[in-house]
Amino acid sequence: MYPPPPPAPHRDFVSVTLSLGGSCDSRQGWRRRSCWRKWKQLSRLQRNMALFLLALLAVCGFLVYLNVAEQWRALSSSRAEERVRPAKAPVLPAPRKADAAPRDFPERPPQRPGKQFLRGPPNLQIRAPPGGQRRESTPGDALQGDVPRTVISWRGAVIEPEQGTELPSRPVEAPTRLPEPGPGIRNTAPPNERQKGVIAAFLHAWKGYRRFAWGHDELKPVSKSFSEWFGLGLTLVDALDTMWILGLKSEFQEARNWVSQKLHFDKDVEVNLFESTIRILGGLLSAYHLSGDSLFLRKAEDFGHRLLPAFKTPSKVPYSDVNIGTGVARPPRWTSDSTVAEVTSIQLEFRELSRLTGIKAFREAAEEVSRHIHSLSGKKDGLVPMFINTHSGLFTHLGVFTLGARADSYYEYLLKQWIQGGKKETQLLDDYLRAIQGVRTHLLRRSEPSKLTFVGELAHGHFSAKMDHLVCFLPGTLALGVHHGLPADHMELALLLMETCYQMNRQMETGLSPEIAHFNLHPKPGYRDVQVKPSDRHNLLRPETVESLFYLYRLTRDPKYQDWGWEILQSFNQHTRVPSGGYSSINNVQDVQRPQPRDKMESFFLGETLKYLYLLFSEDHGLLSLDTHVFNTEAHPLPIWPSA
Ligand code: DMJ
Repeated sequence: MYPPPPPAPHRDFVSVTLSLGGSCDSRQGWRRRSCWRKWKQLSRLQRNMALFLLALLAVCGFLVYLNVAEQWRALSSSRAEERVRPAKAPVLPAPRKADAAPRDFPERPPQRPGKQFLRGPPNLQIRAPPGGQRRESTPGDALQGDVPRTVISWRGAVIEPEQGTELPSRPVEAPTRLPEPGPGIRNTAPPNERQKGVIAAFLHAWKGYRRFAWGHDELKPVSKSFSEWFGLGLTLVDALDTMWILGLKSEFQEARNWVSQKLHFDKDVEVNLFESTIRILGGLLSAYHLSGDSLFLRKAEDFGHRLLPAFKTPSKVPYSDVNIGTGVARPPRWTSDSTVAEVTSIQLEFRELSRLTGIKAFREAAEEVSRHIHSLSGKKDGLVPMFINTHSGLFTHLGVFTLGARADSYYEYLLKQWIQGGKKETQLLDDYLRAIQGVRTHLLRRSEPSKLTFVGELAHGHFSAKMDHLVCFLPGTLALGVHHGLPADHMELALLLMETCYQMNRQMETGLSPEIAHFNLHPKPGYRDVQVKPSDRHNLLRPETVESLFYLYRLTRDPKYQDWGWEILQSFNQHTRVPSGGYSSINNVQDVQRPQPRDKMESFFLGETLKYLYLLFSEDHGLLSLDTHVFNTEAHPLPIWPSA
């Protein structure tokens, strides 16, 4: 007789061995049986832990994949072929009457705000603390000047203004002189019904900004909060001239007081040279011209000095980012390249600042870049690549050509600088004309079934039927060129492209364009001209379509352009308006039930989109006449220089 087996010893530890080779190696069958036997020998706790670890690994892997995929999309401009989703019928209902009531977002939107897609390095985006509505500072505070002055660095840390920020040295060459401001705008007829609709939209947007984001960069209308990009009151500065043009005097005055008392540039913050030039420098210069208030010019001059260190590179092609407190400039973290559109779309502003202040350095720095790029090889019939290296001064990523992101305003500023300077700088005109011919030769196609003319992209000889909404600046720019004496066939192209841009809006269920459209090149049953990939179906409240509608109406007086603009304004009201104040960019222009607000109102919605709509509906073609003004790429009007 043997004694009964002893009870299994109690284990007071857990051991999990995950072996990927070793004992379970060579022969398949044996390995499977052996692994299974080992698994059965584990206690329940051990098995649960092993399963838990595997599940954790899977979740981590999935999250890493999502992150990498998103970054790749942002960096590569979504060039990889994805499955496209055709725009579906029915498209928009018939245009509504002028008095149709806007339909708000519900007070509490049924879905969570969509994921934020950040511009630039993620830590540039400073967020309001959690907790919804935030009492940070209000217009009243600004007027009373009773809030202790703290500043926020781009890293999000609150710092004292005195803290070690050596100011960029100020050149001593010319004392600031304050010339007479430009012609401004005449007092015109009271706003018509559609212009009143724009004013109502502006006031609604401003209400949200004033209540929840006053003095901060951007309103987050759904969460009733704000986000910081540069910490310089971006929306407020971008909107100054719009308020002046719309006749919103008390709002303008309140904002002007904030600029006077709260807008200080002696801060340890990094700004993007291009974005801050077109929005802040452009906004201040325009506010100065319209109001004649020298405060804005003084601020512009101070800001301009703080941007100049960006140009101190081996090639004189500026870095993308500059710290306006320390004067330290640098390229983006991931490259030493700058974007071609960015380095070539700051000239209108720097040239004007130079003219107003008498300080040559502003103009010289900006024009040096223009001259350099004019003589650079790597173009294709006037079309430029998207990147340029700040050390070598050479184009990089050769062979890729687009009129969209990263190249767009290069073309716009060729024409507009030529106009600004009195049409004397023929080098700019030559480059512009050559580029438009390059567009015709390489990038123009017609879609099926409606034969819409669109501007695609070229990558190493391969044509892609992809057009960013950003490209919709082009019909307006072409028309502007014709107004200033360029060939009539540019207007023919402008009219065709304008129709296409309108259809990019109209063929979407919300009536709002996606960020990127793909055009159908081959007749296919059931396919529309405009197709949208899931990753491209957001709308950021961008201005380009209504910008071009403004030019086309001014120069043709065809009322259909006003009607199209009115439709778009109503679509913004129906699908992006947040009841408590503000408008939000949305994630899905193809879903009227769930447009998915992104909880962000971009500053250009007030600086550009609503301004161009207001001007589009004006019958006074002397209001900011195209013979006396040129709009920068952020819609800030600057004077055409009086001829010498
Ligand atoms: C604006 O900042 C400017 O219009 C720029 O040229 C392009 N991007 C936005 C608007 O879409």
